[in-house]
Amino acid sequence: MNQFLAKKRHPEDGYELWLRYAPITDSSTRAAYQQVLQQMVIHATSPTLQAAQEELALALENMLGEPVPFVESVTQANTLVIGTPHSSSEIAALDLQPLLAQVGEEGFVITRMAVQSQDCIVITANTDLGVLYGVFHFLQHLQMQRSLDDLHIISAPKIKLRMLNHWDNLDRTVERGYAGFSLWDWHNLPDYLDPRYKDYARANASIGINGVTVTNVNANALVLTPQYLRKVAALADVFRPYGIRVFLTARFSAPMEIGGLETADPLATEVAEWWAAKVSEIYDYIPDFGGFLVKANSEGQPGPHDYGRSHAEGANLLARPLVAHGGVVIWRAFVYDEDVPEDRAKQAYNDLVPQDGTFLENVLLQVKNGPIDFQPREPYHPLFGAMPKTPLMLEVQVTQEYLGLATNLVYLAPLFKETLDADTYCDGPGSTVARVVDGTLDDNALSGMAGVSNIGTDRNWCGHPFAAANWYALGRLAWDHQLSSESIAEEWLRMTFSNDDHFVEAATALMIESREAVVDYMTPLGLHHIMARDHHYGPGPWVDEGRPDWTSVYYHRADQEGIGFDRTASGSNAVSQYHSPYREQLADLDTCPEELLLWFHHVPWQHTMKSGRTLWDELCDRYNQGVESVRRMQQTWASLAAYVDEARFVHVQSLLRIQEQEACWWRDACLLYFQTFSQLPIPPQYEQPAQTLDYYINLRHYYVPGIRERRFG
Ligand code: BDP
Repeated sequence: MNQFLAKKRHPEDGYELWLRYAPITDSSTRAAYQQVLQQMVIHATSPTLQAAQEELALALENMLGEPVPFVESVTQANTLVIGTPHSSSEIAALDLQPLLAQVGEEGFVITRMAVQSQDCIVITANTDLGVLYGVFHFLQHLQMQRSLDDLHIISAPKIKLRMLNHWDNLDRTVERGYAGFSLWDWHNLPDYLDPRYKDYARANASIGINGVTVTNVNANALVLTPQYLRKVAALADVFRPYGIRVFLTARFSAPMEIGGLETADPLATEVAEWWAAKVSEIYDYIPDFGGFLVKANSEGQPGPHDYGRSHAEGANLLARPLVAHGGVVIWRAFVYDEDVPEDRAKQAYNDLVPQDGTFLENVLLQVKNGPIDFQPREPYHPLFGAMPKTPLMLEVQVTQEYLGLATNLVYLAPLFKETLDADTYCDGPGSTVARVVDGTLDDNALSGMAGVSNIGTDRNWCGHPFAAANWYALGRLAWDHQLSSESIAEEWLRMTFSNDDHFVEAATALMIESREAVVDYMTPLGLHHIMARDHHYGPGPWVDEGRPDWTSVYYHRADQEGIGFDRTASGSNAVSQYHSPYREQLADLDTCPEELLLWFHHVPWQHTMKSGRTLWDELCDRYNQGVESVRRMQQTWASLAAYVDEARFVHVQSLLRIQEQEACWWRDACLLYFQTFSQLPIPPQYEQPAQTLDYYINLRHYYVPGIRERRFG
């Protein structure tokens, strides 16, 4: 091994994510880069520009094997010039206004051009944060070993608020978290700042994430007390140079729990005064505080309904005092009630659509991608396209609560894209969810996309070595929802594992296949919510006790005749919440896309599918295809051993083995259970179940990760 290679300090463990800055071993690429990157000019006049400088220094030394010197001004060709027209007189002297006019507050320009008559590369933006984003993008470009000839990149985010929602509790457990404990060391904050906070901020900034809620939507009011606000402020201080604003989850009953009031009624004067005082107190600690994320009147959380008030009245209560500070309220649309005798899939729409136009201007409504709950596949949420006067944020789940926890390799960009690309037809064809969310369809001033974080204290951050791809995909799609799942996978693979084209091609195919695989082995043909109770680990189509809308039988409705939830006019008529012509397409058994068939229809077991098979045989086929896909993924991975360091290779290989077992478990348990209704054989060409139905029903799993908070009192 030559000295250059020997410089790599420690074995790969995933900690560096996509910011590995691995040495460029291809000598011609390295030489080409060294030729063009001989020195750098950056006047680091702010913490954000200092962060950019620090990142460049770290990355270029690692990638090129020696530091690239920083100099005061451009004296020769092949200088990298970084800054805004304000921070750099050399950039101010260039005629960049036409380009900068296109990139807004956060976008950037990377271009090769003459500076002081010298051939240079310029990274510039209107703001320091734009420069930092440009630097990260440039380093991404280098990590992928792309050419610097004719470099000309102009980029600006399509969505304004690009967010991670942590469901982290103050006791450091993470609701639905599968990668260890919470990163936030509340006990030792604010005095001890774990170095991971900065690395977390770097990773987020590198993909354009600019907002984080640090606490669970099932909120604990304590986080709003001075004791905790001091700790939150310390995190905000670390994140600030990286352009990340902190948001807090607000418990609606906080005025009672920590404020000593008798009520939390949004129309009571003392409640409004309490929130106004609380908001100004928070801004004393955190001057750039982003605002509140609120889960209200959902799954037992307190909210305005407790006082006979509407969601808008609740949201506006918190939003009003935030206006003066530039803060927002993100009000969750995940609302449903077991006491409402209506299909759960319809409830949010029924409650919220009539309130369109009544929310204050600094309120965004955060809508999950589908109308139930982050299932492997759902139709898009009908609220998209139904509330033109309210900015709707898209919420996706990056953590894999319903997708095999952090054990299953499931690449989620195709799932996110499926929602973003869906046509709501609300304003004619082409009214995609993406255009609703980015605000262009209704000319909204605010726009946002959030992902429920999959990050924890695991050394590699997200548990599965491939799970960080989903964090990465969230940021990239929130920045530009036009990117393809393939290109995002490719970028991530090149930076995370290897730049070898053969590796990248095979691993991209594996990642893309993984999403349909999980749908097939868990919930094919539009099945949904048939997982085990509470911890949601593994199959549980037999779950029939307790709150009806938390059972499986509520959703699959299997009987001797057939299976599926009739959501047409003869059933709950949830199809009526979609616009024409999609509504009619869904309502008709013959035109309803098969991947959503059992979501919208109760279908006879003998119904003939497009393949010519009966529904029952098709179900058997899909479950088996899911298992076969995982086996193909295993084979692909096995063929890539030469391209991946041993530790990560073996880790993925082991987890794929577990995934294959779990896929078989889902298939066998679901088919055996549904067979009790269909009374039909599993066709002999398929593997027959390994165990009896009783065996699967009686399996018990203790201490599945993703537990809820321990509360005092
Ligand atoms: C469900 C989770 C639950 C969350 C809830 C939510 O099971 O833990 O609190 O979503 O989004 O999927 O509020």
